[in-house]
This record gives sequence, structure tokens and C-alpha cells, in this order.
Amino acid sequence: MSTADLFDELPVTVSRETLAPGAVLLRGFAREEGAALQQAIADVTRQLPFRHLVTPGGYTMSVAMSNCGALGWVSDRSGYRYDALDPLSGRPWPAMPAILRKLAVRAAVPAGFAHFEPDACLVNRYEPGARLSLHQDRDEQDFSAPIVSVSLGLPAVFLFGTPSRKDRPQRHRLQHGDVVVWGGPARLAFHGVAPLADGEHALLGRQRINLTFRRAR
Ligand code: MD3
Ligand code: FE
Repeated sequence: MSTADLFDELPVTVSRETLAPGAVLLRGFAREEGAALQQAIADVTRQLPFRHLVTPGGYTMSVAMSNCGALGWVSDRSGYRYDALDPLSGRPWPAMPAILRKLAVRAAVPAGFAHFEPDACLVNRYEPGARLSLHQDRDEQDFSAPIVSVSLGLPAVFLFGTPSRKDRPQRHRLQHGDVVVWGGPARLAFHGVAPLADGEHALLGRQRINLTFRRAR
């Protein structure tokens, strides 16, 4: 038995912090695996290069996106949705690499979700200046499943509100290797990312990559 087993199965360098009811931050949970995760992400984005999607309102997003898994998240002039096929190529999305899926499933456990089965992984790339305005994730069918997010590369200021747009969001700095599980009352909270500050990360260079694992159907 390792020391980690004595501390609730978390690796020794990881802390568990509750940001709000249902929102659990596992600082450094993915840090040791960073290089292997980067490899898996490169495999995905070689098959499905990052794109700047257009919102239904006609704005081009500053964040570039790719997808892997059975379902992919899509935005265009007709709306937001999950689709089994890439509307651009008509083909299925790249498979979700096992190392990515396993990380998400493993992270969900200490947050209280022992049977998380993600069928979609959205890969977001932020270059300096890129941001994500406050929104809710509500294109998934079953809000009882959490969303697991993994931050890699440059740090970002993450904004995290409540299910009401009027409430002022909390700000949290998310760093390379941080994992957050968003479930229960946090699942429909408004959230966003402040414009990415410039910098250079030892492994990823001048960018931040965020993975979000979802149960879309
Ligand atoms: C809280 N991504 O892809 S991850 C998104 O850093 C998205 O790229 C951000 O918001 C990013 O939709 C934030 C953290 C996150 C993801 C989903 C959530 C927080 C969430 C869903 C509900 C509540
Ligand atoms: Fe979101």
C-alpha cells in the first residue's frame, strides 16, 4: 500500500479543495502526466486540427477547438449542439485516447462520481488574449453527470458564478495540471475564462489547453 492509499487514494502532491457546493478542485492532479497528455492531445489535433468556431450570433470565437470521443461539440450559425459527425468532413470525431478518458474517470471519483462515463471531450486552445465569455454548459442531455476539466500550459483566471447570470463570479487561477470536477449544484453555474495573459510554459509554450470531459448523451 502506498502513502496515497492512506490519504483517500489521491496522489500525495494533490490537494482537494471545494470551490463551491459541487465544484471540486484537484490541484496538480494531472501534473505528472503532462507530457503524456500533451502527446495524446497532439494525436487528436493531428486528426482534427483546431478551429475557431462561429457562434449563433455570428462572432468567431477567440478560443480554438477540437474534439474527441463519440460525440463532438459544435457551434455554427444554426446553434450549439453535440453531433456524432464532424459537420465539416461528415466523418466521426477522433477516438478519445485511453489516457485522457482514464484521467477523467479517475478524477471524478474523489469528487463523488464513481461511475463517470464521458462520451465527449472538447479540447480548447487559448493563445494570449483569447477568452471565453460567461456561459452555461447546457447542451448535454443529463445534468446529473459532472463535467471534468483539465488545465494544461499557461495559467488562466477562471470565472465561476452561480446558476444565475446576475451573481458576481468568483475568480480562480487555474494552473498546469489542475483538474476541476463540476457536478451537482455547480453543474449549471455560469463560468468563463478571462483573457489569457502572455507567457511561456515549459512544456506547452505560449498557450493554454483545456480539456472538458462530458456525458453528452
Ligand atoms: C462549470 N471551458 O469548454 S473549464 C467549456 O477553461 C468551458 O476552457 C473553460 O467552459 C476552459 O465549456 C472552463 C471549467 C468548466 C467547464 C465546464 C463547466 C467549468 C464548468 C460546466 C459547469 C460549471
Ligand atoms: Fe463551459
